[in-house]
Amino acid sequence: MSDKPVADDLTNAGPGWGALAPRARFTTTLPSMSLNGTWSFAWWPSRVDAPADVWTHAETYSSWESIPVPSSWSMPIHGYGAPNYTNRRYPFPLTPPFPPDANPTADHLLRFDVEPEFLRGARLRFDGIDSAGEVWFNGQCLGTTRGSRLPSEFDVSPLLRQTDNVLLVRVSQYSAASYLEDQDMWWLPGIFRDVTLLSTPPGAVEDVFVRTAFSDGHGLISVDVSGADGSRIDAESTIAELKTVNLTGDLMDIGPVRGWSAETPRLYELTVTTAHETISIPIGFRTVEVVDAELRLNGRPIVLKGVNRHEHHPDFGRAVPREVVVDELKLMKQHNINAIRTSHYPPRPDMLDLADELGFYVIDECDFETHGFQLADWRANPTDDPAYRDALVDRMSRMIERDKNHPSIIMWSLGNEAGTGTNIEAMAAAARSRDASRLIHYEGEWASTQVDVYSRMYATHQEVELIGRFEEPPLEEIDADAHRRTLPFVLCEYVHAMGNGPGGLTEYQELFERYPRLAGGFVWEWLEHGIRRSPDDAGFAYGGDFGEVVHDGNFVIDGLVSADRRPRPGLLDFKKVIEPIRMTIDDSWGRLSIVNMHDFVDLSTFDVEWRVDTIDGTVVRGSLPPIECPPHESTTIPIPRGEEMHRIWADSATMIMSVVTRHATAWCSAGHEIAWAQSRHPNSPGHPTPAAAAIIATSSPDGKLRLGAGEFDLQTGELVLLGGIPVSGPELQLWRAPTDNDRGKGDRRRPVPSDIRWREDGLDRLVQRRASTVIEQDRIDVEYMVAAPGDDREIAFDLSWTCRDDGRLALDVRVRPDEGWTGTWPRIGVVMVFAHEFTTSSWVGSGPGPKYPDTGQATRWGRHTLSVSELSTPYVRPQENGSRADVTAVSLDDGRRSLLIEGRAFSFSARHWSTADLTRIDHVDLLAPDGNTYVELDFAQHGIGTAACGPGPLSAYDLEPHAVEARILISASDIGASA
Ligand code: IPT
Repeated sequence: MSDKPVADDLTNAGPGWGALAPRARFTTTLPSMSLNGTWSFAWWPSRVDAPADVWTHAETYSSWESIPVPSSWSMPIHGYGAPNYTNRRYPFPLTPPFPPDANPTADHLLRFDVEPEFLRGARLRFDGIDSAGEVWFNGQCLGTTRGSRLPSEFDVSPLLRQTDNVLLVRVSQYSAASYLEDQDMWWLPGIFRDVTLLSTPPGAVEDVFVRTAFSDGHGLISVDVSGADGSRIDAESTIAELKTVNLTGDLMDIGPVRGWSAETPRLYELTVTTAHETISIPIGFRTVEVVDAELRLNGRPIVLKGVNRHEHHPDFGRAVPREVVVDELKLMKQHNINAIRTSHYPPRPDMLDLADELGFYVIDECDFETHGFQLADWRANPTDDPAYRDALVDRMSRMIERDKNHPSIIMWSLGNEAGTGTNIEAMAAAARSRDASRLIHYEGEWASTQVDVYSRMYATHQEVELIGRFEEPPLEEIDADAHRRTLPFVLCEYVHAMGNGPGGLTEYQELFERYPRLAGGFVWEWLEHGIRRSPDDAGFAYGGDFGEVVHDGNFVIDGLVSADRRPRPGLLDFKKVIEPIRMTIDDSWGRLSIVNMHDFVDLSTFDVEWRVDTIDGTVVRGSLPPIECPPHESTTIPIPRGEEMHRIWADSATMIMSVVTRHATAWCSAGHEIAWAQSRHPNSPGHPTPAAAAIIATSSPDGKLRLGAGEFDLQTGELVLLGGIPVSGPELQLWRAPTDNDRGKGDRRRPVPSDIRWREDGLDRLVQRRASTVIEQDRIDVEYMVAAPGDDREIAFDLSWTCRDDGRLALDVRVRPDEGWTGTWPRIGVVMVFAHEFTTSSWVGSGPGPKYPDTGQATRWGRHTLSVSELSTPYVRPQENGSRADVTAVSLDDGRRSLLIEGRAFSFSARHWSTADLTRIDHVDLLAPDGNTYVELDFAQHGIGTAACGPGPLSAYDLEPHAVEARILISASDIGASA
């Protein structure tokens, strides 16, 4: 340690200096003291503005401002500078190791007193400083921190006094180390994780490394305790007294234990007792290995149903409150998620305690990404630059040392998107030599020479299938190819959950379940990184909203949950797709087939409940007797035909079987549903085809023509009123407000993004020409020709209106594109615009959530009711959303009047803004009701896919231009009158 002020050299590519050797984080009876709280704070937009003499500046602290620690200072809630978002491209020139001059810098200062017990020896621990910290304590510089998402500990023993200690941390946003931290996220400087003072008297335990394994029902353990003075060291677990410590690698059999898995997160307590302290560490017994190119845990093949998890909060940035983390991990478990990749840095340390307890398989990823160098063909990539080697190996070691005792971690990941280079090899070697019990992961090197799993991102279904069959194209290097063929395969990122989607989940999951080599994947990503500009912000900011010159827009808004952790429809779909129990109800509702896809638990702790919805809306419920079915096995059981079931059978519409938890767990209450199946009654009536029209149109004195609930213009034959409400349309609508996936990259099959092709075809600006109107006694026929300006391809669009004898207005729609139309269309449907705000919708069809051809797995068929506003999914950047599918009847009402639209399996959406607004407006909070209700009825929709990053819709979900004929029935009623 230096005793003179030393300026931090931000151009030094090495690791920080002055910190103590990295070690595990554990609970001890020695005291500790949180230094979180309100600190004095001084901020400058660039480092050169900060006073050079740090310690002299410290004396002026009483005139500074204040900030909470932990915090991300540039978040609007704190207001120092502003957040900036980039994906790959660095926000500063690619000139390593130089940070830019415009380098926001802040001094954080805390004065504190301590209890005398700390005076026998103490350390300061910083769990995370983004990105470069210079630590000063009682007049001396203790060192620097690098590796934003990694801890640094400093010895303060010689300097600590009982009262009036002064801790000052100068933090700069950028340094040479920033070149290693080019993750796709906001750049958010600050002391964003806990700061703690730990009592470490002489003889205190330095570190504990617990290795465990599981074999034939037995637990194996070794405990390596370092740093204690050795006078008395006992290690004991809740299973056995561990007579020997410092076993260093030699695993000792301690007899029968229960293994740890994500499904059975059984933890035991290990205690290490010395003359000075008792340390307790939760331990789990599990062995991770690769056998026959399969990923196995405790001897059984497992499938990772994972998400990529970033740490972000819409108000606090990277300083996420603990309760938010607890709730989000529970939310993951409640949605059948069993794995987390800590993209792309080690998580806050307590997240791993929760992962051990709740049960997640974790890929712990190093704080390392240099993706922006790809834009320069990887020239000067730090991954291959010896100047960065020590820093990178240091990062890897610090992650492993901190996290090595967590049973949840099954793989160490070297980082993300950092290309290839010798430093990758050095990191892998460091990991292997310290901990051979976990697998090594890195996606950036497709040849997989340094790793134990073949990992890729966004590979297409076809490619994944080839890999599943070991039929992937060989590598040129024979040895490397042979090695890679021994490895299991994971998609460390797939199905980019950005906006509406992701499509294609089901088909990926089918592959994972079909081919043993495929060990599953991790959805990109769990969470959207939206930022609230103020506490009452109704929307979320994304890249560019803070005036950034270089940014990547809304690419940071891509999650299964919103930034405030509200599930998007994709999360519900994912839950259904990865459900750990698959059930099928046979057509006569006599038998239930069950496949237990769990790897470790049988079905004895679950209940199976059934519910039958009858046509008249009655619900009848019951439950089945307990089911025996071991993991990976299947069974078929009779569905008892009780009296009740006999009684309702004929009137039944659907049956749903649900598997629910019998008991509350750490993450759910009793009765929580984990899997379900639905069957529609074989006799459930289809929709009646309207009989021939029987009612004669009557012309009124006001020049309108009445047919059922409709009034038509006498000249044009066009609908003007429906149920007394002014309406325009139906108009042909082929356009949809492009989803993030429509605007995506395109794919190999169709290299141009869908929305660009659709715009080139003019689908966003079709015009119609009324070609003919024929008004007869009992029908109105109007023919239109629809085309885009400047385009000679036409679509014939015919409407025929008749009226049934029950008073329902019948509309026959015919759409006939001419042969010039190729490619795909977003949808084929009609839109009607009512000059009226309907408030409620109630429908029979799939719901309650939206459904597109390749999404909506979570929906169930039946009767659903939602307010019109609830039909919209508030995606941060507005886009097509909220379409309800398989609908046979939908009613819209405002409490007084109601419109009923019936048909055969159409989709509908209803909104208070137009598709044009949905297309044009770029932030959801700017969408405003305009007094109308826009009702869209679709007879076909194009798939959603996941081309925002990855493949577009599978060809089965392409909507190619084709002719459509559809019939809908419309009736209006006055609810007020009938009530
Ligand atoms: C991939 C990144 O690893 C991830 O951080 C994120 O940026 C994601 O893309 C897109 O949201 S990299 C990409 C080249 C596939």
